[in-house]
Amino acid sequence: MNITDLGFIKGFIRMAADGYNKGWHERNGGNLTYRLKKSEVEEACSWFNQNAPLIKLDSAIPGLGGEYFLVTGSGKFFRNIEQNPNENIGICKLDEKGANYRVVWGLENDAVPTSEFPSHLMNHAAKIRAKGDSYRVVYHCHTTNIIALTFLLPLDANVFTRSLWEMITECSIVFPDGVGVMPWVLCGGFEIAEKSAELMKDYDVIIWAHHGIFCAGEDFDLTFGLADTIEKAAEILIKVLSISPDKLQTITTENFKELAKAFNVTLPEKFLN
Ligand code: 2HA
Ligand code: ZN
Repeated sequence: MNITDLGFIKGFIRMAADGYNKGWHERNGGNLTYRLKKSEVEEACSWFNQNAPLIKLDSAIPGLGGEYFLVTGSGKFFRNIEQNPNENIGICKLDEKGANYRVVWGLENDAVPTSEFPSHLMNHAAKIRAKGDSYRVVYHCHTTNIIALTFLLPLDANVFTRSLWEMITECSIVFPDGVGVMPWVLCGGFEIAEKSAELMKDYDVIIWAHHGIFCAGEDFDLTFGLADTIEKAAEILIKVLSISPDKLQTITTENFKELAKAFNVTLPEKFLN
């Protein structure tokens, strides 16, 4: 038995491979983090080095003290994760203040967590504040058609949400809260982390203009499924727009209200005008 045979690590590696195979992780594009459950820490801890050096975070993330995260490495390629997990992913433990961390497993040969680690941590914390303990996955990917749309549509949550909802009947049920949209912001820094965390209070998905998707979910299936659904809707929209800017018919506001009632979801009023 190896640590990489544990269910949560296998799930993480499978999601990374699926994202790569979708074409969302060219070169070192994208990053993924998973907040371990207590039971997963217990099953994995015999492989941990609790004496690894402490590394300081740029700013402390209160609310995450003592948490363990499985993370992709900075500069690492999703393409290589399945073949060589030990060098491309790792588990980090935050100290009690949420101000420092240790790499307790993986990221071998001096690798470090993803450049978006501060973004991921701030967004895990935002989700815990908004939804409690259930959200565990934060995922960033370079989805082709969503990125293309950020050159064509106004960078507005209302426009993106309605345009994507209209592309597949199930969309409004899969992401009833809609999608947040951010203008172009420098990647890897505090600003993108902070702006994303602000939007994460209301949305599970944020579109980073000319960059990709940043999303959160309760497990690997739901988070990958969310990115997959949104990117598929974007692909259909790109096909529609490529043929004609004018739709002959679409899913209407009345239809969305019917869907909400039938599937027992609440669709925010701001997206139903
Ligand atoms: O990890 O995609 O946004 C590389 C990136 C940064
Ligand atoms: Zn990126």
